[in-house]
Amino acid sequence: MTWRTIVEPNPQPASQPGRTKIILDCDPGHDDAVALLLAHGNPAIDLLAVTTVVGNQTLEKVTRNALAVGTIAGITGVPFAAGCGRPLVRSIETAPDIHGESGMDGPALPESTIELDPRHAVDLIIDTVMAHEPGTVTLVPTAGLTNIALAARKEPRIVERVKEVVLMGGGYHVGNWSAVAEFNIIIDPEAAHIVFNEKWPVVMVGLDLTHQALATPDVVEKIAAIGTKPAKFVTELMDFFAHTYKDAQGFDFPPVHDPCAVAYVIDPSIVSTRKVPVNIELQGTLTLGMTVADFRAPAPADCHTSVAVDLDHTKFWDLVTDALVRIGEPSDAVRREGTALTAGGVK
Ligand code: PIR
Ligand code: CA
Repeated sequence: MTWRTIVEPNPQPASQPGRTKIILDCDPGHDDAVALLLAHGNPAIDLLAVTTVVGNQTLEKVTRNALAVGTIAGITGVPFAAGCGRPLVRSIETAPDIHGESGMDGPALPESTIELDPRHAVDLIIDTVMAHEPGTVTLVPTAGLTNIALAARKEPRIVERVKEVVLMGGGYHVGNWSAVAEFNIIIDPEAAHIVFNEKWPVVMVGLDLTHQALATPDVVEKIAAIGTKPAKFVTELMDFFAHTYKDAQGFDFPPVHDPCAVAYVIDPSIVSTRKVPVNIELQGTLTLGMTVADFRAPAPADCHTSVAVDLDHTKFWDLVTDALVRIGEPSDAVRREGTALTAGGVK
């Protein structure tokens, strides 16, 4: 038998029935980049828009990074728009110790071939939700919640129309920016308070879950073996992320937070959840930005929040590698003896 490298391109028409429509609101960010690649490469996701918000770095930097990732992935026909450049109330806090000065240090970034949508992200979010059938659009925020909170305030009708908000943020047992608060929540706790208190379904994919999504060496090896440009880009991201996560937070392997929210949308069986009330601490001197989850049973009948608990590590990383295999153009593939790539994962 002759070994061949098979990488199928994945042309995706603008809108297909049966796929879950999402808006990704992000601050790339190493793990945001993987979330975007997963959303683009997975056939069950219809990526309607990508919006950016200040977070891991300034708005200008994270927007540039988002466009660069879109360019590497060959994303076309999806609007990208920049949103809020500072939180609602607090001053800007970024995370250069983890994500570097550019917000996505490590790989070389290409010049973007994607033109930024002229709309403000808040308007793009509103326009997109209002343009689709009620109950069909899922918001996937993987950054501070400034844009989402403002969108809910500017056009309150989106709250009823959105199917659910599946966000990376918070944690019911751990923090990463204080003892009890996670970065995406604490950088704009007032915005988080708005988002968690609107009556749309909120799934909190927090640190309890994402600290299970470690980019272990076997995972990185599998991604490297794909051999395409987007896959190589991810291995370079993971290499930088591993070093900063080791130095700044003492992790042996870096947790790749943001794609966990996308994975939940693709296949909820990968992430187990519990329905519990969650609210955001805005007063505490030690606990500002804590996502306070009430695990006392039974949850109230009108409880609209749930928290992610357990991750199926294997299924999660299979989804990511599968998406990367699909994104790769055949011409990108490094043809190697003994490596066969299929959309079912790396064999
Ligand atoms: C990750 C992030 C910020 C700070 C640290 N220490 C680690 C970013 C990630 O992009 C993710 O969305 C979330 N914020 C995890 O806290
Ligand atoms: Ca992020």
